[in-house]
Amino acid sequence: MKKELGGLTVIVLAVVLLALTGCTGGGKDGPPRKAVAVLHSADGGKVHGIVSFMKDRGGVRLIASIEGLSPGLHGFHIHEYGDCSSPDFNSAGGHFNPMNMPHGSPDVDKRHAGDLGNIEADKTGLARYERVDKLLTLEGPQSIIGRAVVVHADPDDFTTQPTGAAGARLACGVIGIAN
Ligand SMILES: [Cu+2]
Ligand SMILES: [Zn+2]
Repeated sequence: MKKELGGLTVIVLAVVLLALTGCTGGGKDGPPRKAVAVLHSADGGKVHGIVSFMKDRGGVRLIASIEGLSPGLHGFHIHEYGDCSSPDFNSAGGHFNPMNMPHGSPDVDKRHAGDLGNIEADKTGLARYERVDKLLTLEGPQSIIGRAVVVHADPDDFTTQPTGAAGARLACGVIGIAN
């Protein structure tokens, strides 16, 4: 009887250890160094694209390529919730703002962490964007992983609170850990 209990204890411990090591997120490599968001439109819209995030000495390097846009500027933000399920993408909540700051330009210190400014589409509808952002992080309580990237119909004016008056949400993608 004692032996059987001992064997059971070993099995239980092994299962617990497996569960623990399987739940550390970064696995054997530690905290995530890369993340990705794949953006899609709702209801047959044609805006789509990909945003990649890489840990960088200056913060996080973000590279975006979005297509299907109207030419010109479009507000570009990280929103609070990684939920792109509602057709208007309001399920993604407001701008990601862990420091409780006002909305602003990406080039000022007092801004939502999620304020990435505007992307500019050329006449073919393609927008490319690259930025190293010192407010973004892929780890800890202010990590952007599990949040959402949203592209808007209108330009972000950097002053209207708390949205930048960027209008409708055209495309949305959840930020996940990348390889
Ligand atoms: Cu937004
Ligand atoms: Zn904002």
